[in-house]
Amino acid sequence: MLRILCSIVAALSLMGHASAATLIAAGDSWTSGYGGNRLVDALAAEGDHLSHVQLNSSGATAGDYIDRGMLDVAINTDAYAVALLLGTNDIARADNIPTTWWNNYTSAMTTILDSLSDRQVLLMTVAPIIEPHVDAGNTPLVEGQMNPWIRQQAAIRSNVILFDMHDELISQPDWQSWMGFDGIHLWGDGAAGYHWLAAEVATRIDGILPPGDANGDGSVDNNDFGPLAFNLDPDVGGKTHAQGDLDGDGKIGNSDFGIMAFNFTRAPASAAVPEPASLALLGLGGLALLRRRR
Ligand SMILES: [Ca+2]
Ligand SMILES: [Ca+2]
Repeated sequence: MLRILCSIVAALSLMGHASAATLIAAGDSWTSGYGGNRLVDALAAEGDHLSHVQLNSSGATAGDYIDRGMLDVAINTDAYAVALLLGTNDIARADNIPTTWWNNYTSAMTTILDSLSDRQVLLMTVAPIIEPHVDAGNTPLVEGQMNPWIRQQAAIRSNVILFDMHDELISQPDWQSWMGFDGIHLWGDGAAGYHWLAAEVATRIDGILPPGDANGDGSVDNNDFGPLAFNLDPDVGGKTHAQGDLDGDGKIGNSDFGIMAFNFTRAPASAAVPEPASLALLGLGGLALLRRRR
């Protein structure tokens, strides 16, 4: 019975288009060339639904984001939730960021944030730079102007949630071993830093999605129930949010089913009425699960 139900729901879920959460990496090598790509790889290992829009290649300046048309990519993403890495750490080696560069940076990033005002945004501060890679006379843990500005943007925008990655990172016991030999990237110690970052980002993105939204498209429907039904097994751990572990205990059972059933067809922007056929399927799924547990 459960197997048949899962087949039906899996077929239904293929019929819909799901817009997953998107990571937009806007910056130099840290965010695009290394941080973005490595973070996306690590997030894939975590099982989170996250596509990747890379706004820049290594070495370009902040103003290039707009000049090269990369901003259009950010604006045109149809993702419900967006994680933004606005780093560009190389410039922060200096005590004072050059005024022209800073103006370009804040202008480009403001435009990006404005364009995402109708999405849920997870905004991250940038990682520290460690000795001896900071310029002479600078402090060992450089924050410069960038992180205060990012924190302020999160504070004044109601759709933006801050992930203070800088402060969270330096509160980890082994964080310095996670830093690469260049003092910027988190590729040290088997890329442990990127894997830590991926788990943190995945958890936070899950937290800003509507309850029950397993695939991260902003609504709770058959596209979410399909994976949950397919992976349903209260005795097997290691399951991800995208697979249907909605309460975060690592397993997929009655609690997750309840969260999905309670929020089914709820979308933040509309007052959708549950489809009778879909509710009937949910009811059967719950019945099957109850029988399985006996
Ligand atoms: Ca969904
Ligand atoms: Ca669970």
